[in-house]
Amino acid sequence: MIDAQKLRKEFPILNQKVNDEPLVYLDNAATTQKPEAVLQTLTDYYHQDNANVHRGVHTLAERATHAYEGAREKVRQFIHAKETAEVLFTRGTTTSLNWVAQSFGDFFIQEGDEIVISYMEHHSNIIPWQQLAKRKNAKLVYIDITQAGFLDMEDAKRKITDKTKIVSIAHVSNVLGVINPVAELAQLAHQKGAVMVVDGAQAVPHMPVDVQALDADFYAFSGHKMCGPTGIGVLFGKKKWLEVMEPVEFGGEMIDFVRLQDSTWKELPWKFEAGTPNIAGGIALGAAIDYLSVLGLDQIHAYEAELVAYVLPKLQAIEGLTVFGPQEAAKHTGVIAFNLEGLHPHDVATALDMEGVAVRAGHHCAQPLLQYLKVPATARASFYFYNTKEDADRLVEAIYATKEFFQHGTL
Ligand code: C6P
Repeated sequence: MIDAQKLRKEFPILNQKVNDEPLVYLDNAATTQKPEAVLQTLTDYYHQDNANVHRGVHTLAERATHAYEGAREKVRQFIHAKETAEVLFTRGTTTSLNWVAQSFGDFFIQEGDEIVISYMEHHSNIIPWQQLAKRKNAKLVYIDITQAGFLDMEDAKRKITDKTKIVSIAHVSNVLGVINPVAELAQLAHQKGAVMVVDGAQAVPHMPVDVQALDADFYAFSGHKMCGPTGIGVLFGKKKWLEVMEPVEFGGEMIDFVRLQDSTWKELPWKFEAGTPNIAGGIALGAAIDYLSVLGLDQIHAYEAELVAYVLPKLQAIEGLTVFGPQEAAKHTGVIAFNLEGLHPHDVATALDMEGVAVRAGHHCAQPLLQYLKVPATARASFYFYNTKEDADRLVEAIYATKEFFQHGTL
């Protein structure tokens, strides 16, 4: 069982006042806070082990390499990849998806081919495909969303055709808070000879993920959304693809032999990792994985479901408040986008901040989705395992106070 009250003590940043109120941090979909164990790992690394990896034979270099490659093994176990050769360190989900679009895309996509995404994708899972489609004269096709806020699987069956070469879908939406059936989509893609790319930025931090069970060809996620530092992320790729793909970046670390006119690459996974990597970030991501693994991803998932079951009906009961995505708590993750009638979401978020409650407002890097929903922006509260029912109550109270403020001018 998750004991959020106890766990919060391990997150020093949560223990502060904002605008004279105790902080309620509900912007976890943007980035999560870091526990002492992760912060300590970063400090220890720079205090004791800092050296470049893969190059030196001295003790510090060996320690750094051992810890960095150890973190890769932790990632492998965490997402159930077959081999560490399939685990590439990147800067984050955005870089991971760009690598797939550039490397796999340039190699396999031809004129007239189709790339299938959905209306609920983050810009990082749209723009790399738009650019690829432009380079190759290919077509970008969007799967619809149902009235109830789910990916329209009937439409997916219509749109994934013999022309489809890539299907790329978010495992969990960063706005609608739905979990998409990526295993089923992978099956549809594979039946048509296409590959399945999964944007796992909002899934890996919150639920168990098994890339083999999903049969994903590529799976991307970010360290900073799962208690790790910024600037480190992962691209999982099936070895059969990574082996035939060309690296996207070239330089030190990734080469086997350099001649005057051409060069050869190191074996996987290093052939993709040019230059000095984010060593401290990788090691600290390993520490974050240790931390989450002790809690248990199934426990985290169950606890967040309990929080959503608690807060969603309270939000839905507020007059003039619209929740986006599924209305049933059991179908909604801890990402809850909402609007208050007559108020701009930025005003709502600013007013909530005055009450110490941190939420995000805007288009959440999902402009096509907001156009589809016909709203310019939304507010969004997003929960993690260190949030409590008291946090949920503070959100609800702050929303009532916001309504009061904008109606009568007092908080
Ligand atoms: N979403 C949010 O507030 P990076 O920035 O590379 O770590 O992650 C990009 C990304 C990709 N896919 C999804 C589904 C995401 O939610 C994000 C990041 C943040 O919703 C920042 S825009």
